[in-house]
Amino acid sequence: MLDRFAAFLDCHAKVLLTTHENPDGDGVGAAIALAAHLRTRGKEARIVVTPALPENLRFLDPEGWIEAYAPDGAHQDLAAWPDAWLLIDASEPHRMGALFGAFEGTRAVRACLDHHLKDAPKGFDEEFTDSTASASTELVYDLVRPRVGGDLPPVMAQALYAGLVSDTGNFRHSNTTPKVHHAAADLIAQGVHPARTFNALYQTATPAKLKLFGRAMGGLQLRDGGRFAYVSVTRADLSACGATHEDLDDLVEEPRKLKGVEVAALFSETADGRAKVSLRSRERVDVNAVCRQFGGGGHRLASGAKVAQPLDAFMAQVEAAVVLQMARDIV
Ligand SMILES: [Mn+2]
Repeated sequence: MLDRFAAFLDCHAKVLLTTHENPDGDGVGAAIALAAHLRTRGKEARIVVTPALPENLRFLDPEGWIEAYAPDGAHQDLAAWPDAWLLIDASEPHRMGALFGAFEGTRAVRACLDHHLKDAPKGFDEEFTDSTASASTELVYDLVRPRVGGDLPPVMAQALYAGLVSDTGNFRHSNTTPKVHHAAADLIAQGVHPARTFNALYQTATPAKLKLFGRAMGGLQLRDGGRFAYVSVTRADLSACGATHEDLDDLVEEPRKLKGVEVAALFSETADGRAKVSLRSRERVDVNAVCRQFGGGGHRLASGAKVAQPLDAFMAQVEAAVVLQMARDIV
């Protein structure tokens, strides 16, 4: 797959790199590392994200390469710019959010690079997917490492390491493989600082975020004898705490800490009033199967879905589906 991906990159001079909306450390890290690689090979590479680069990922972009999508401003003609448009860390075009319209209108070759579990991607001319990879940054690492003689440029090494940290939960989740540790060791040997990376990525809470966590945990719910635990956050909760949707990041990890929990959920209202769920499974329950019933997906142990429904009704449906899935998967 990577040889095919390398050949694909070789064919194009102007490559637009995008990731799913609300970009995470893996998508951003993979985009920056790939942009650095393409630029050293004499190609033009741009990275456009939507809605913006999260505050805690700014340290990955010291040169200011990342552009926040401005459809009515700088990016009116974005669709006309690239020869190739690559979606990173997702394999469904609609996950690009606001960028989707421009993606549909482009005459560039459209491709995706992803490690999520999916049916065959639709809506792309080329697809590069490997669900055995722990992270999109692992795929980019595998691409660039043998092709760069000597040490990687510091920006690239830092971006790759941060992506591996992001998607493995700092090397704690079930996708933490020997291969990921080898890659991380190589990047540390090249000068990446693990503690600085961890601090920059994670130790960035605001008082508003911690207040929101407290408010959400105050409403902790347990079902099915404590095997399913969830919290929920409405837009009113966010404004009561002065918090933003970015502050919901990692909240789902809190109910997952409970002894005896098999599945943890965070329910929330999106900015446009839809209902969203993030599901995390400890080990046995396939939460990807649950999220697919609601048009979402992700990984077997970490998945999500969004629907145009009131939050309460959605919570009841997801709860029923989780309980059924637990009955199936826990024997
Ligand atoms: Mn990823």
